[in-house]
Amino acid sequence: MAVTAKPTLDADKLRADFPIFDQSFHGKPLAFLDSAASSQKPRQMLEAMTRFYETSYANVHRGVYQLAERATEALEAAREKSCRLINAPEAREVIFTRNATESLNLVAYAWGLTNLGPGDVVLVTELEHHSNFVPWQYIAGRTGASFRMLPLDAGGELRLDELEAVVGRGTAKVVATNLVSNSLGTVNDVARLAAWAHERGAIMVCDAAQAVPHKRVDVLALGCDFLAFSGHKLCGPSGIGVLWGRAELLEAMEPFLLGGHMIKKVRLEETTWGDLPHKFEAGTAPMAEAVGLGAAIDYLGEIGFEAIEQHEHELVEYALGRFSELPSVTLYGPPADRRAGIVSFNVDGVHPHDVAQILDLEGVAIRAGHHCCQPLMTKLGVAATNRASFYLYTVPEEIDRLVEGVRKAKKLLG
Ligand code: C6P
Repeated sequence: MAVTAKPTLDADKLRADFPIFDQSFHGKPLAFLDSAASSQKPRQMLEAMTRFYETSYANVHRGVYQLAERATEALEAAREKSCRLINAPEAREVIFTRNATESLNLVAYAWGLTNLGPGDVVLVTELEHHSNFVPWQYIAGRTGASFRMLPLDAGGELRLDELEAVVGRGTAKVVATNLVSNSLGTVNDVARLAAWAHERGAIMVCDAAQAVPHKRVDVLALGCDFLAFSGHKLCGPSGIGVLWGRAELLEAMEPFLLGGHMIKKVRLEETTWGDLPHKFEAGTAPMAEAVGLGAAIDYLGEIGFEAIEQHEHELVEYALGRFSELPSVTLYGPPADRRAGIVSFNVDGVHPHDVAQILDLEGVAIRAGHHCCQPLMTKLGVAATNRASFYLYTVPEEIDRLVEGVRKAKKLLG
């Protein structure tokens, strides 16, 4: 029987690509365990952006001169890379936005305002980030549709067995879920939800902000209709996000933002919209940001998404094991085999912000708060948690420092 080796990466070596690690904080090397909020940046990506500004910068899709054509080619090359990254059928289905939040708002407004009404059900989950919750709640309210939430079980996983009961006699029109939860790391069965949604004639909207940076994501295999992510969480710059949507849906939709570039003809009587993707890209594009995103995709692609996922899996297994040594720590979320590289926890008797502050003094950066998931916090019965999140540059010694810092916080404040 052939034995296939697990893909691997050398995090210690990769760290040399990230200038941020050249500094210390409070006299200690930086243990950056907050990549779910935003990732650090490799030199290769930063250099690609600088090179673009120095050699190829002009406004895109407007000038006929050589420099403007070069800039346009660079932007469109980044679109092609984003398209291949998620196995999208066509590059014109890839819309550049500011971030995942804007991508999700685009769908909620531009699809929802026209297609939702009384009797329809918009179904989100108890695990959603506010960016895939609040826009749907708002648009449901505006259109008279009913807004409902698929509950979680005690382990932080979606109760798929409750789908029928939650929708009841309403007509499911939208199912919106994340692929990976930013708070608990839960990996959701989006393919199953998409199949369920399509059987009922609903669209499937996938928030992949915490998935695309960490694992191979394939929109066709997921069977979703829309998928959103941000550049800044995948080693790219801030200020750029992606929305992928099926061409026939995007074509039938009204625009979201109006103005320059997104039009075909403007007359006093009427304005007509440009073709995809331009219809949804009003104003000057995030050009250098797109180039940075493209370079980040190349960088991660060379390391390999399978290797990144495997590395984070090993880290999360290690972290859950180490935390189980601490009786004063409550861990949230599913077991390691069904979660990404995210660990949410609380320390008995110590406020999450105090834990995070003690850890900061140790050079360990984590996030404390509700993680833009207040419905989930309500479910967990807490106002906030601590969250450590990992990436390709995370090493096990940083998890050791995290655990030691938590011990110290408990001793000082617990
Ligand atoms: N989560 C976190 O610390 P933006 O801010 O638009 O790039 O991404 C929004 C977003 C949407 N969905 C999920 C699942 C997310 O995790 C995020 C961003 C950060 O968890 C900031 S709140």
